[in-house]
Amino acid sequence: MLTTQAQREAFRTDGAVLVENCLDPAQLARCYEAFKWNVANPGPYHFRSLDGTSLQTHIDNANPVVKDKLDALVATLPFGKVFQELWGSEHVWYFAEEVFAKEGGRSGRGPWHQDTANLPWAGRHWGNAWITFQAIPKKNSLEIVRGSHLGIQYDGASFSNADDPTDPLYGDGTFPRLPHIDKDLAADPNAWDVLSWSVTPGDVVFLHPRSLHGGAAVDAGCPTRHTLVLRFFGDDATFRALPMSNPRYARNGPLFSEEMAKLDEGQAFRSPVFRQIA
Ligand SMILES: O=C(O)CCC(=O)C(=O)O
Repeated sequence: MLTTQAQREAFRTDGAVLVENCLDPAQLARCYEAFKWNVANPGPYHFRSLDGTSLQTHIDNANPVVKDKLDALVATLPFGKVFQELWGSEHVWYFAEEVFAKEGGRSGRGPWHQDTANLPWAGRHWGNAWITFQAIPKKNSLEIVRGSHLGIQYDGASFSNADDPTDPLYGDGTFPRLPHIDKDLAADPNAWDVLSWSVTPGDVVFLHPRSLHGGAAVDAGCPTRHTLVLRFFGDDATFRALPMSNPRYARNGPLFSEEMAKLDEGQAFRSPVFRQIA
């Protein structure tokens, strides 16, 4: 086994777990190569709405130009086996990558969000492998509200309003608006049960993407964070249509939308476009 019983239980109940030394130096180097290429060659889903604000972060998603290379890379990494264990799924498919680059020690915390507000995903078997290439102290790391993958599905964060991280993606009443977690925590550090870990290169944080999560700020002591997120799904993954009120996300979400248009509500999340890795 690549994971312990305690790690499997933590993933299922908390929605996130740290696996130390998950990637060896050669695997990590291939991931960093992919990250650097991706940042140097932004794709059509490069997200720029926070550019020029205090939250400026390079965020890009599912770059189609590099899809074949990343599909091949993922097959050389241990994530098929890790997710089989964490989920208890027989099969594992690779969805796509997302990159986050915070540089210059000035980027504030990324808005708290659930990926399932932006993408048409439901079911237990979803997972993000959060791979960071610098040593990151706990206070600058990824933060997750423990157990929130089993709780309320909130509206998304628009990621377009640096002054209000709860600014909604839809705002049409389908989902409740995001709570202002940072404000709540400033008033009472115990208001939310937040999980995070210091990481060293080779460690991977696995999180269920329905968890409320967000990247903490970088600062003078930790000025740079380069993160490659690889996203996966397994047997219990279904298509769940998104609200129609935001044209960019309507029903199918912005990624692989032609493939998503072929799926019915509640249907198993399967498409030949996603490479099976286990
Ligand atoms: O690394 C970050 O800042 C955010 C990560 C994230 O949103 C994700 O892994 O889905």
